[in-house]
Amino acid sequence: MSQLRPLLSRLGAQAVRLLATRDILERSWHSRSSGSPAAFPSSPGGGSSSYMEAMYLAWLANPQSVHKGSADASWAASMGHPASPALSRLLLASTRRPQSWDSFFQKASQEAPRATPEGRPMPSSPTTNSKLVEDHLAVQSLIRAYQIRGHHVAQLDPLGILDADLDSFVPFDLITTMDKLAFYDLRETDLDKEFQLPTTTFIGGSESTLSLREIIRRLESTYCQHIGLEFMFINDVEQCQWIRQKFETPGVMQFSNEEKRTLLARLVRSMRFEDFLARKWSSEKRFGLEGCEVMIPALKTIIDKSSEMGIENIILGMPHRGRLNVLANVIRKDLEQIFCQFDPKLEAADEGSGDVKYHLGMYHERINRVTNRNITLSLVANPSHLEAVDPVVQGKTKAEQFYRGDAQGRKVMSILVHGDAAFAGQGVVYETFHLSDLPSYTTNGTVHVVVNNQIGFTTDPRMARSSPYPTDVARVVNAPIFHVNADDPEAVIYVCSVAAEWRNTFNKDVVVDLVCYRRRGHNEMDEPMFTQPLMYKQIHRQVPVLKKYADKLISEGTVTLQEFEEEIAKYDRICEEAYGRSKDKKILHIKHWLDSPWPGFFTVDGEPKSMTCPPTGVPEDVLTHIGTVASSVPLEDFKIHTGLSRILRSRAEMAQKQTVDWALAEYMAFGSLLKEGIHVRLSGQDVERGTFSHRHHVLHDQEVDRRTCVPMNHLWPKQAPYTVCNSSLSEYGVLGFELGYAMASPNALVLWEAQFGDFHNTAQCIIDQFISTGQAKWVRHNGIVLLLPHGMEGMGPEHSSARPERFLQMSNDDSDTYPVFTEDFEVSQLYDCNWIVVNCSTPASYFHVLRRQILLPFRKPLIIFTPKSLLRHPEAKSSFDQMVSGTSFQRVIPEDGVAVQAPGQVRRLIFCTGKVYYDLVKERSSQGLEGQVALTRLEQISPFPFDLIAQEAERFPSAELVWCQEEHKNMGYYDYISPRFMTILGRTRPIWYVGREPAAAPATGNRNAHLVSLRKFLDTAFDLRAFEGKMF
Ligand SMILES: Cc1ncc(C[n+]2csc(CCOP(=O)(O)OP(=O)(O)O)c2C)c(N)n1
Ligand SMILES: [Mg+2]
Repeated sequence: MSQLRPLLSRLGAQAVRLLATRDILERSWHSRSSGSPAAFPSSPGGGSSSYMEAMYLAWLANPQSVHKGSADASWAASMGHPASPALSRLLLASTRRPQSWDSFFQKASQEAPRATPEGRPMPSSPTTNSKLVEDHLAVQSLIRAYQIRGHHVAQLDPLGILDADLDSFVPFDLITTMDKLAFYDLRETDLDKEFQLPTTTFIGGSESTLSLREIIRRLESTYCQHIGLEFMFINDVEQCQWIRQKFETPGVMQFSNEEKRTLLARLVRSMRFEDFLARKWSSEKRFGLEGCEVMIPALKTIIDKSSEMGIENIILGMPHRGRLNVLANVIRKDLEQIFCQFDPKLEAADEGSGDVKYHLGMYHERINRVTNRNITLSLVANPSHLEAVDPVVQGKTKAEQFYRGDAQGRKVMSILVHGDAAFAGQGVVYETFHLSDLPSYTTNGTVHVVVNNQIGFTTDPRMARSSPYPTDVARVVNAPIFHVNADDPEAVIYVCSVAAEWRNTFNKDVVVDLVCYRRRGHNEMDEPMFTQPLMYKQIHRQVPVLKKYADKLISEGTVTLQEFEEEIAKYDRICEEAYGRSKDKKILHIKHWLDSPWPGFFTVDGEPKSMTCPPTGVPEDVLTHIGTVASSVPLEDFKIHTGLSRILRSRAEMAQKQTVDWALAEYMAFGSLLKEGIHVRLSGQDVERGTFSHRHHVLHDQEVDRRTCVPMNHLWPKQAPYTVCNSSLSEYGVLGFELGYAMASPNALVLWEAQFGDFHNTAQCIIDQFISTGQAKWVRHNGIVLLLPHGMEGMGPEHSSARPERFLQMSNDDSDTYPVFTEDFEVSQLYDCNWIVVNCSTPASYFHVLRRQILLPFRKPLIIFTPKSLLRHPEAKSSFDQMVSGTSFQRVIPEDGVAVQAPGQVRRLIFCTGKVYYDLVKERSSQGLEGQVALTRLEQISPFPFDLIAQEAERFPSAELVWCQEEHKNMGYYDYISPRFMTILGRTRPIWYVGREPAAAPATGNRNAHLVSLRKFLDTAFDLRAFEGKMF
């Protein structure tokens, strides 16, 4: 033993050097590389080495240097090796199998009889042992190098001209040529030496030792062929081991003849579908899949495999490329329904403006032919805006999981398909990844498939991204990334099957990167040779994958040429017959393309069951009960903050006096809906407490870490669940998510609150492309509610305006048409609009509009500009009387004060909306003008309450009409209300503007300037001569 020490301390330095080199290499994951690895001819193993001894020596030098994993696998084999006497003593002393080398050697050392003082000399020389240990460590490093960096030299590009990682650098620790062995201090003569394999590799299969030559050959075939694996950045050892086992185990990628024939048949469908469209409509845009036909069998494999593991519902999101093919061959939309869309004379049967064929969604329940189980597939409709659908799909998936009680995602999952340029370039991809592991947003893993055709429109990836791969964004959530050459269908299928298994084993995201090419231009009309001449010369030479694979199967005897040709003819016939039928279709029913049907909510024709809305008030005892719970702590021994106790006490007092402030009104609205079985979900930044510290829907025990209580979930024994969740700091991702959540069912109130209304503009795409236009494009209703804190309160250019003008500009009610006031005008007007925009001035108003959202017989997005200072304004309170049964939302709150007693005396009628009302009331009172100036509030701005505004104007016939707003003239509501007033008034009376002057920024950054401008417009509002002699 004593003689071993000096040797090992010497050896230790070398071992440490090797290990250190390995660590440095691991950290340099992003080095870009490629190249063709040299071939290592396989030969039977040569000499044998004592791995056990080497491990022991290394352990003596540094216990950390031997791996911690189980030593069981190599134990039996090691026992056959000759060991030094010192080691033999240890081995004999050890009666049990080792759990890890470290614990094993520790135990063995304790149990071993001490060596005699004189000791017996080691049979092997220090130099031999040193080399032995060094070589084993080197081989371990080498294995690890392949696991980490093998993908850099994998042959991923079917064109053979590009580097998938954008770099031709070849990592110097991969043995692509013989001279690389020197990096590890190994020589060619070591190639036939046998090495014990560490537990961190599975290349040995049932063998625990392999020759170095075979080790390199197997590593190369796992990591450097048509599959490139990126996973070693994952922190979880079990997950790394799982992946290593799936890919390294010899013989894992073997397919039965049946599987090969299925794969071929799927490729036939994929390819012949595109061919068929190209033949029939050669000059039509369809964003064909040519060059990545393998995506169809890829998706089908993920679906089959997931179905096999119990998944019953899959929600898909994808962009333009290959979408028609997916509809036809994955979702199984009737072919004639797809083909008839190419007919320009096709008329739409549904209202709305419709959308292009490669944006429409679809929902289909069917039997999965491989597993014989039921499966529901839906493809979510999406706009052109790339990747915008990602969070929407996640939200819908989450909701479907929620309604099924599938908290673990065992029944419902999502698949997202991406383009390479969009995946790398669009920030919402990152925002969506960051939702993937948050408790209230996780969908328990998504399988991402990237159609990496190595181009985005006309832009080369070198100009489109700074990361080696387009998929690097997925690394932020430790998702494994499987790159695969799309011209190797079997490799693709294997990778997809592992990806599905990964998702269903670990409930985490995974990425399949299909490295492919784009046979044509960006669309079928585009000339790619303008910009990518050399790439396209190669593409023109490229043999289609179907031919390559068919040739392979024919040559190996799996199918005959005749069978292959029959398969093609069969599918071509299916297409031709469907084409024949499609010509009879004259009408397009967009309703047949719904991605989220709501069974039972509409009539069978998809119409609302009525055009009425019941009163939105609730019985007094319900309000009282909610008031009690909202001001209490339903859990025993739960210590809340003293400040919060005060808040709850004041809530209790309010409830006793039968009044509510904003927060309590919201409680009443949510609580009463929950009682009626309506699920409520409120999401956004800091919504649990409320940005303005007014809500407090989640109570935190001040003494027990992470002990919380949501009183809203303690209201009634059989109430629906309430979810309130602070979101990640994302607007685009989270609003998209909630929109998707709201898509799944009409029987839920889903609200997204912006921290301040200003910030909604980073989610503008969701607002423009989905919320404002969704129904018109996709006949899909959505009742999402946006709460947008808004108000000019001297807080500066931001934190002030939710930009009401933008929402109003996108409202589709006609400013110039005086509507017919039918009995159901109030509700039918809501039905006809694209969204509802309100600015409530009282808590009761807010309460009613939230409840109306659910009591309406259809769903419309609701935009609410919510208050900040009004949350605590002593006047901004409502009484139970305004909320009890029989009461309803008032679209307009008319003047009901002194002015009403003598309407003929009223000289000015000021219309306004929201918070400015309180400033106007105060000013009117301070000037004593109650009899001369009437104030009328618009609670609902859009659709415009033509009927009620007309009534108000008539009530005060001799009054001057004024629109007063606190926003600047080119903002706020003026541009929206002005032409509508003109329509009502027939241009006989003007509507004068009072408010802040036009400006570029929504608010001043100077508090004094803010107050001055407030003073100025209040003065004008009550200056009864302000408009004297002015023309309109
Ligand atoms: C947000 C957004 N910006 C720009 C476009 C215009 N556009 C449509 S497809 C495309 C290229 C997409 O490239 P990639 O993601 O690689 O998909 P591919 O077309 O190559 O399949 C671009 C820039 C768009 N649709 N959406
Ligand atoms: Mg692309």
